[in-house]
Amino acid sequence: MQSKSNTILLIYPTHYKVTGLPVGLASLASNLRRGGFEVLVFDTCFYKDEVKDQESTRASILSTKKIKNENVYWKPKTSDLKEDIIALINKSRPIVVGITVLENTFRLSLEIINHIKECFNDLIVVAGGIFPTLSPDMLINESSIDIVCIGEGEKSFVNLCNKIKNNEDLSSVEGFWVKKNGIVNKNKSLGLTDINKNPFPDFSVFDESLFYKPMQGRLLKMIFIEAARGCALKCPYCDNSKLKEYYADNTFGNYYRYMDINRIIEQIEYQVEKHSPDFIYFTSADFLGTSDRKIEQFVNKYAKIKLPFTFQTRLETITSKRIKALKDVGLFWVRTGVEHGNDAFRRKMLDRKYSNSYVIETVEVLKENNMGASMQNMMGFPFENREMIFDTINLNRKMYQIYKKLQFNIYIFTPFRSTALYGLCKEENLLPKDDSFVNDNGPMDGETPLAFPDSYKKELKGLWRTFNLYVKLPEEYDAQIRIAERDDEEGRKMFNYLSGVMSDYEYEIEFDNYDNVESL
Ligand code: B12
Ligand code: SF4
Repeated sequence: MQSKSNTILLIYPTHYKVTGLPVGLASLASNLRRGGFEVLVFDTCFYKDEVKDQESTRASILSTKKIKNENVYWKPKTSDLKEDIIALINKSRPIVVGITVLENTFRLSLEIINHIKECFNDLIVVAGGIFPTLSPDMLINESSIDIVCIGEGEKSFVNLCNKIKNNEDLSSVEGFWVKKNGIVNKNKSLGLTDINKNPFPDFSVFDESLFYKPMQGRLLKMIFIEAARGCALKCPYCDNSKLKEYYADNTFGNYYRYMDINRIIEQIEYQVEKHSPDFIYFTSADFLGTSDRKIEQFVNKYAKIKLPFTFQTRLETITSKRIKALKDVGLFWVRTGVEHGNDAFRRKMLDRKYSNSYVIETVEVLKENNMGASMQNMMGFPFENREMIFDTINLNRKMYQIYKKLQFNIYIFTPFRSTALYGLCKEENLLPKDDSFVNDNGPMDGETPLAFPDSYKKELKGLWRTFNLYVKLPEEYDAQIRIAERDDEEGRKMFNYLSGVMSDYEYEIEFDNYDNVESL
């Protein structure tokens, strides 16, 4: 039997300037390398595409500051994406191309692999990730995809690559749907990875520029650390809930797993030694979703790391005791979801059970501890109206009146295909019944994909654009902000004027306590 090359090419498709290190691909890379393979990564992050980059969009709606040091660390490409990928394949001759696909990068992924298949028809293409796991039918029906990875791929992908290398039959490899001569073999998933035994993600396969992410207007060199996979809740608008269901239904147990604290610390020490980051970014969706005892253990052990960090967590998990202890060892910024400002709507539609008064109490906790935070909100739901959007504006406004060290993120709701709210949107004729909708652009550009009347779509976009003006300026400006909602000459002029006024009401985030951080 003839032995083939040893190289696996992984593709990380991401829209322009969406940086950050994907733990999933990095974890595949470390497992593949341990299995004796060479790993190359091609990322698309600095090729300009038709989607406006999200940091400029956020800055243009006054959600974040413009990045000051962008040109130092981010290097936009001048070459052609398709030519570059073909040149790389010609040079490295991989035995397989593995691409990670999210719903919002599905079209971009197809563009790349369609082109690869046009040039290298025999090269095997494997698609994996959240989107292929939850919508495998859709992916396997694409002519340029040969194999779809179902679920977590650490064990299964190494196994598959070994079989490819040895020219073995692939049709019954566990963890994959395999297409051959138009017939699809639907093998079962291999289940969940033991995150306490998995080798640490290998980030050295990624370009240095992907390590740099913005934090309060500055790019910092960040390292991405996994503390947990999944989340305890099952919100009807989130793919985490679907993944949880998927693994439970297939008797693999609980998708939500929190890593041992010792393992988290070892992981950080390993990555810090290797990459010398300025900042730690925890990737878990709900960092504080564990016991006080575990958080205390984390605090005690993290103290020696001495690097600032940030995490995403559910609002319900934030307590003063936790924030105080974490701040003492470097917690710099918290990110959390408020989601909506109407109690009844939030409970019924989003299945989130806390009240507005609880949100306010949490803001008091952040203030007590002088802890900065991003508060994430959504608008543009079915059965919502202008008045209810104003409930969200008013709740955020109240938060800002209490405490200024907050950032307010606003997203237009766009349903992911596997979620319960996607089904509801279809039922309500707000999305095509034939399932042709793909949540491609992410909730970043203020456009709703739902079939609302055009006038309401326009109104939504105006409210999205002026959300931060409403939140941060005193109510006496409301009439002027209403003018700024309009996307015409007078509206835009008013928007620019009010943006200037707003800066007088803003809090300047300080980085003084972090002298040890080089790029600050
Ligand atoms: C950390 C995180 C990020 C990080 C890192 C992103 C990344 N690609 O890993 C950052 C901050 C950069 C990010 C950005 C975004 N994110 Co995000 N993110 C997450 C989060 C919270 C954890 C991801 C993670 O680390 N999982 C753990 C790893 C180990 O799992 P994994 O990535 O799925 O990989 C495993 C398997 O899927 C499989 N696999 C993956 N790829 C491949 C490829 C092959 C060939 C094979 C064989 C197997 C395989 O094996 C891996 C190892 O087991 C998830 C929630 C979640 N549950 O996933 C949301 C999530 C993935 N993000 C989401 C979104 C929408 C975004 C953004 C669009 C947000 C935005 N507007 O900026 C961007 C898009 C990024 C991009 N590529 O364009 C959505 C995606 C929904 C969907 N159906 O597509 C999720 C699911 C959250 C949600 N709302 O439901 N995100
Ligand atoms: S709490 Fe957040 S991560 Fe967890 S299911 Fe809900 S939206 Fe998803």
